[in-house]
Amino acid sequence: MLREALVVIDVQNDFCPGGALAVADGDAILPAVNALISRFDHVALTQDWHPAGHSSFASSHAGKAPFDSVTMPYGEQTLWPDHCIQGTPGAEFHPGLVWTKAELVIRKGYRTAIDSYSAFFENDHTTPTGLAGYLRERGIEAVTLCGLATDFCVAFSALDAVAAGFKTTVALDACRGIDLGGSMSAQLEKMRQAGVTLV
Ligand code: VGL
Ligand code: ZN
Repeated sequence: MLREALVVIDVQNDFCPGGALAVADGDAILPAVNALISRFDHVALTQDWHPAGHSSFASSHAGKAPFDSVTMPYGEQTLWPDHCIQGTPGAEFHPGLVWTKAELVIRKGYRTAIDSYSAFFENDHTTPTGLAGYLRERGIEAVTLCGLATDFCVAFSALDAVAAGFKTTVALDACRGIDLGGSMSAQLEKMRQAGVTLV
């Protein structure tokens, strides 16, 4: 039997209704996410964890507004409202997330100059977070992903997981997306093409 892990992406206050970068209905996934957590033997969480003044914040770029984009040394970067600032309530896991069972929390986006959507790599697609090594060292061969947001952090994580050789599934009923300029359908198609199982 394949050894499997669940990776729960960014179920944090700022991505839920009332938060700084609220995903529509983000908190509606909690029952489905918690049901997955109870089913899996191995659970890891990610936590978007930015220093104040992070380069992915529109407020760090004169004349730019949230959801504009800029060219960074590592490529195109969408700009966001200030969100998930280290140590703030917005960066905490949603109070309805039953996270106590998690074996690992991967924090990402903690370096000012570079964003990190994926649980596996920063947005330069070369700096690893260490998650692939952790999973491999523990003998995990298959990962299921859920969380927020489907078309950003979940999709980037799923594409990196499948590229790293993990059998990869995304549990769509336990995800919600931002859908910026058609990003939802584009990312779903990209995941399908890459061999990610969408359920
Ligand atoms: C995310 C935008 C900025 C996400 C994180 O979790 O999908 N999106 N930071
Ligand atoms: Zn972020």
